[in-house]
Amino acid sequence: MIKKALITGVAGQDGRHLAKLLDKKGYQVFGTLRGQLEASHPRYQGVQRDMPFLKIMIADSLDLSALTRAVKEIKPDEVYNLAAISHVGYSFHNPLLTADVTAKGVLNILEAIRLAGLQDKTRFYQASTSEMFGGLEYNRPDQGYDESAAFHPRSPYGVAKLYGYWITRNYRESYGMYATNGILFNHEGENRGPEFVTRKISLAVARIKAGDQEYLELGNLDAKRDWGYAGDYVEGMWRILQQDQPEDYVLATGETHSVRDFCNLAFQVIGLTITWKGEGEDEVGLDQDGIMRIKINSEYYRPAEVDLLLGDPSKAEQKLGWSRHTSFGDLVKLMVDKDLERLSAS
Ligand code: F7E
Repeated sequence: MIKKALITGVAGQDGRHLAKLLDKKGYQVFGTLRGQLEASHPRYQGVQRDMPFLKIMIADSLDLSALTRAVKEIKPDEVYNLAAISHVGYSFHNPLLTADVTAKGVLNILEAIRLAGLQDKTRFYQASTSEMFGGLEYNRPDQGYDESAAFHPRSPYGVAKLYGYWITRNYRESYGMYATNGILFNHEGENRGPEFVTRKISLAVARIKAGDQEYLELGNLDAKRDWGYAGDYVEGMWRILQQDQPEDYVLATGETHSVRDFCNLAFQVIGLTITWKGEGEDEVGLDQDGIMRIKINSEYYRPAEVDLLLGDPSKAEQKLGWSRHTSFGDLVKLMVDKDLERLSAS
């Protein structure tokens, strides 16, 4: 029997990586898009071109009836709930929408599985996040956050994701569902949206190289993240659903780097060496010819920040046999190289 998987939010970075992985593993892959999309719509066609094997379903995470119809029709063996408002900065400006989509959307898909009578068959993966951890003073960041670390979300996004995490556990405990959380630390790559800092940097570096842009504006350069490659992480998501018992897992690299480190490496790819001058909002990054390449724009500061994220993936390494393959340096290089290639092709 061919296994069937449903991915909500299939058009996002992780959705695309995961759909391709599951297709390779022999699954029949279904994915949801939202909006008034017909097969002739450019967005629909773009997704279909990228993933010709994919069966597209139109269903918004806010619409329980549409989700229930989709689940009833497909009868999936596995559901990966990746649909969410996922930008932390955006969530401060749109906290109610974030709560509806990122928190209640999880309940909707879980309920859709139950309403379809599939709670004993369908395995469920919730895209939980390191943004549920937070303030340095509340945790043990030096050793890395593991599955038992205390939560302290610092954004409407993190708070909404915490609801998703707990409702998933609750459905596991209440109804015996195979419902699990992957607590993923930052994972990036060539498909990352340009509103996230890594892609913002890689795109700007490519444009600077092409002479289309002179400098880049950023917010907090000192924020540290545990950055891995999204392509490595989707294998972990799949493994989380292949175990005998449903459990929650941290997926991370176990290394942390600052936004400043990311900039240094990204500019090195195009032969520019950055020197940092000044402090706080006046800090700038200059290249070896003294040309300003990075400046601060305080608009990108967040009302509350997660200063440092470092994950401890020991459990996933031991129980799932999962670990990341792509180093931090390789990740930066692959993102810049891809943007250079895209620019030169356009
Ligand atoms: O910010 C700082 C910013 O927006 C990273 C999402 O996938 O990972 C992601 O959330 C850091 C923050 O990602 C700019 O303040 C500086 O400290 O790339 P980001 P994120 O907030 O870590 C987690 C695991 C998720 O679950 C989320 O869905 O970089 N930063 N300057 C900036 N960030 C942005 N976006 N833009 C800047 O100009």
